[in-house]
Amino acid sequence: MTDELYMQRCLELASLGMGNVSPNPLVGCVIVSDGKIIGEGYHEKFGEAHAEVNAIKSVTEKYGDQAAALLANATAYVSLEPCAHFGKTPPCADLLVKHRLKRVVIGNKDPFEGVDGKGIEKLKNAGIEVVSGVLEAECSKLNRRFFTRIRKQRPYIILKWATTANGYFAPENSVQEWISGPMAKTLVHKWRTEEDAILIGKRTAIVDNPKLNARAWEGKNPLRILIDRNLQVPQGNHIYNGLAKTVIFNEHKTEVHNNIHYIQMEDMQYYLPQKIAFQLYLMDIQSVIIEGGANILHQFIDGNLWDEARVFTASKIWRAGVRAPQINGYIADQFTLNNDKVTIFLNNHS
Ligand code: AOF
Ligand code: ZN
Repeated sequence: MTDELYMQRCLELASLGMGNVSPNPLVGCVIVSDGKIIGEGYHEKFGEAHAEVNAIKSVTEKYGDQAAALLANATAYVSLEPCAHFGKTPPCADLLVKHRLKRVVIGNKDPFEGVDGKGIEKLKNAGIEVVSGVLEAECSKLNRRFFTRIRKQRPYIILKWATTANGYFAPENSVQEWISGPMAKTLVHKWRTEEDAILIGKRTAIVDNPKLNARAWEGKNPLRILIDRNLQVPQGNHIYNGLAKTVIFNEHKTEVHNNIHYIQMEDMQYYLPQKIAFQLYLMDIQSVIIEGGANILHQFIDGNLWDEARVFTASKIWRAGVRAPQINGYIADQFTLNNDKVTIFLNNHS
């Protein structure tokens, strides 16, 4: 039970790295001695110190000369298996061995090929007691983007749309019509700060002319991705304003200027979601939120290439329109936001 409590704290710490560590995992670490937390840390930024390094550092800074003796009798809780490889930093497993920790409690094993059990092996070989799988489901959920990218060689894919109470999600004519309330917009901007990329199709770029940034929430803007086979979206539209890095998948050219990265693809009418997903994997994109339109959403749904769908259902009723997509998933969460109902579906496959 106590192990679970400390692991819960690791998860809280880990989540503070959200939006800043991709394509690395979110990792938190707590060091406990004699029933007391003596140090904490998390992976704060991609390319910088791992969680264990920051946690150990917090102990040495706080306890000075006493730190060595305290650590030698302590338990380290880490939400992910300590790494065993020399990456941008030396192996965390070696660090824990060097400080002679007594016990290490782990949430998830790390499937990354440089680690993949080797971290646990190093600790055990040094005589450290290792327990793994504590709050495993919660840890897996927090790092679902990281695990999906490593295991499936594609980003974690989130679909998002809004529908009227009677199932319409866009008018039939080409005008933009707002369905959900103002709070929905704020939440969507928060969501955008949490993902690496945001993706839309040609029609949405033309009809809605969205800015695709996170201006209503503090945090980073995601990479913008537009799918525009024949480059039909006018250059004057917001997506071409160069204010955030933007990728345009098209069939005509590969070139870069003004923060706009054109990437040429062949035969975009075939296996488009699969091709895009693999390209994004190669670009180190760990997660993408797809915000429309109907055509793009349907292609990813038909290809069963999605992990999560976030749907706003407003109370208004329309007499006609384009029908919202149907998905085969289970409801993981549901809440209301002003007059909108928000439903989070998870795909059964994942
Ligand atoms: C840990 N603790 O806090 C993190 C780990 O390029 P590097 O050196 O930053 O290594 C990245 C890999 O290390 C990453 O793919 C994952 O396997 C592991 N991340 N490991 O022990 C941490 N962030
Ligand atoms: Zn590490």
